[in-house]
Amino acid sequence: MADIEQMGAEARARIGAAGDLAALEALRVEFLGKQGSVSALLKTLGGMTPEERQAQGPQIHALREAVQDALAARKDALESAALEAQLAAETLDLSLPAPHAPAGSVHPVSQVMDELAEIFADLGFAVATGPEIEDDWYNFTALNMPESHPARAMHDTFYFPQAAPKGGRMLLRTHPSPVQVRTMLEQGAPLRIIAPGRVYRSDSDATHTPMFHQVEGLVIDRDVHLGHLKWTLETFFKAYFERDDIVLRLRPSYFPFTEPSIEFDVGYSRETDRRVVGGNGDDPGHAWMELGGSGMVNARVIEFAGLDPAEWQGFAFGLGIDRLAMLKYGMNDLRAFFDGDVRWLRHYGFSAFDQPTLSGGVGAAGVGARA
Ligand code: 2NL
Repeated sequence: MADIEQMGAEARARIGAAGDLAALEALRVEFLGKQGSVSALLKTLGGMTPEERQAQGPQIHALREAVQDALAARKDALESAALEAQLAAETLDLSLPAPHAPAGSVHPVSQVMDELAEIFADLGFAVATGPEIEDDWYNFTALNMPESHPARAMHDTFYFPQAAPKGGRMLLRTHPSPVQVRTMLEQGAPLRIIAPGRVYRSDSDATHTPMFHQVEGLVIDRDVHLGHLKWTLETFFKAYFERDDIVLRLRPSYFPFTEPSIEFDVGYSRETDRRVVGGNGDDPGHAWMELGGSGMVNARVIEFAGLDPAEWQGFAFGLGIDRLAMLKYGMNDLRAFFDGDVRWLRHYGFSAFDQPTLSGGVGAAGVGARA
């Protein structure tokens, strides 16, 4: 009797003094394990007479329960102490400055593409994308340039040696127009889209790189006319260059995919050493700069795109994005765009926080807030 009580007192004392979970586990094994001292006492019950068992059974069972309770209580205490210690050690000072991290920058071409998307979104245009590896049907035939057309040769096309699945030739797209054709075929009319992205031509010198960037716009609707085209181009350039004195000059031209076709120039002046767009190019100190081409979509192209030209008309335009970026942000060498020189990127790149918005200004990011 007294032995059992003493055993219980001793066990509780040792359990209460266990310093960590490993020590506690060792004690559990010592008392309650297969060879444990309390387990051994429990086994003696089997060899007792009913009277002995009646007298000692409750005490032995009470001992086992007391040891179990003490182990559980100590485990709780040790675990909550460990959590308290962890919480005290892992404080986070939210007022500390952010650590210096090496930061990349947004390439001017990406920034200008974001600006384009923002400006045209406000005019109701969605952004369309498509494959850079095309077949010659989408890149040429559907744009009214059949096999024998001289414009095909003028495009300096990169061809793949493999034939296209449908039999034509595979190539790297020479302009974003195949995206417009695919979108017309997939979505039908009416349609307002811009298609910005990479295009490829086998041409390389100080002003040409084999990969460069263009954006094309396309509007298909009923009763669309040249007035809509002119307004759209003027509204775009005023928003892009952030000045109201942009003067456009429209000149007759030729593209197989538009009829009539129009090239457009913007007036600019030489203020000190910098080209600044704005003003009438015919005025003293001014000149015209060619920026792109446009026109009413050729009825043959509307047909190739699965639409009825008696019902639907449209206008389209194309612009060089790299050229637009150079004009706005003052770079003079196109080749630097594709060198990946981190010093150039640090200088001309943008912070990821400089999101062009119409309310905040599509170009404000570029002047004061470079990365
Ligand atoms: C330029 C001239 C142009 C188009 C692109 C186009 C697309 C379709 C139908 C008709 Cl699907 N036209 N695109 C039209 C006129 C000119 O680009 O100088 N680009 C840099």
